[in-house]
Amino acid sequence: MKEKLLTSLESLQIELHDALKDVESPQGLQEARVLFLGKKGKLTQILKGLGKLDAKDRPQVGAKANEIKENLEEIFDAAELRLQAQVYEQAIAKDLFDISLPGRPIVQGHVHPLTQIYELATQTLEKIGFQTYSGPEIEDDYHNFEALNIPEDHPARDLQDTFYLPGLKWLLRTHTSTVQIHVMEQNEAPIRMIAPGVVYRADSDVTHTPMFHQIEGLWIDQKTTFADLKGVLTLFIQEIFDQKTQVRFRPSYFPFTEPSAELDISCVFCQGKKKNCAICKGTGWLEILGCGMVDPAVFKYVKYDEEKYTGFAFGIGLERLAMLKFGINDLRLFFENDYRFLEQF
Ligand code: 2NM
Repeated sequence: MKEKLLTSLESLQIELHDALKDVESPQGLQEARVLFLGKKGKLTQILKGLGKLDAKDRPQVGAKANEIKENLEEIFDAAELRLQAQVYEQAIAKDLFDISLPGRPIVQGHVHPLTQIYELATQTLEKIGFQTYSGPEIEDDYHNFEALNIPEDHPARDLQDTFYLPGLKWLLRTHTSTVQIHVMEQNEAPIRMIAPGVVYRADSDVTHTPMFHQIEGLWIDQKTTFADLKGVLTLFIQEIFDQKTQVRFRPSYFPFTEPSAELDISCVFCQGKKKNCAICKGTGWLEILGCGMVDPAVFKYVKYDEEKYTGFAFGIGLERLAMLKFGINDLRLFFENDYRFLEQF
């Protein structure tokens, strides 16, 4: 009895192969499925014999039945794929599909223009030898102001410009120079670092958002000079914009650098050729970043030997850099996340 059941289970597979040879339509396949696996199908018929078996033989025959059932299902699935392919081939042969139509485009996302500039600027500076660091967005007065030689009565400390947390002990950093202070506190010179990241100022109009992005850089070594500053920043600008971009350094003032300068670049839109250029206002120059030689007062705060070391530092706004690089005319576009804007980059 047991042997007979096992043999008829085995032969089901061969029977199915034979039966499927002549099946050429999905309907035929469905009929075969009912015939073999249906409620009153061949497999069920065989399994009816299971009840008459000795109890000790039932597990073995049951296991075999499950194995065969799975095999049959696999055979059906393979046959279905084969038939489906045939259906398509026939449709193509009868010209039911126009295979010359272009495919449907895959909708791809875009890297945000600010992220693109962030990556381009950090990668360019890393090639020059700077290491990227990050730090907290919530800082204390010491790291944001005092250690940067920004005096108690400096306008930048004003409650109106800085977001203070309740209690006035903590604040949202107004620049990423705070990260330079942390790095100098924890590392000896020489230092070549950049700190890209988000900063906050209580300022909101057409050209200012309360949250924006910066990269600040710092290079400290023995005998580092203003010539090094000019060389590094000129290289950086010409990598970001164009090798032909001209630069000029204008004297300026920052509490944390002496001397300080603004770096202007030749107008990326008119190259100084248009008297009525809306971007450079006919001056031929665009203000792009602030820089200078680190003030020895800053070295005192971080306990660097100001007789032994000199260094330069710089700060760039990434929104402005992206606007000039991509020709974007409205700062607010960066933060509205309108897909019609984003998909242009
Ligand atoms: C700027 C302009 C000039 C600057 C200075 C420092 C530090 F920490 F070394 F003192 N970090 N960044 C700096 C110097 C930033 O932004 C317009």
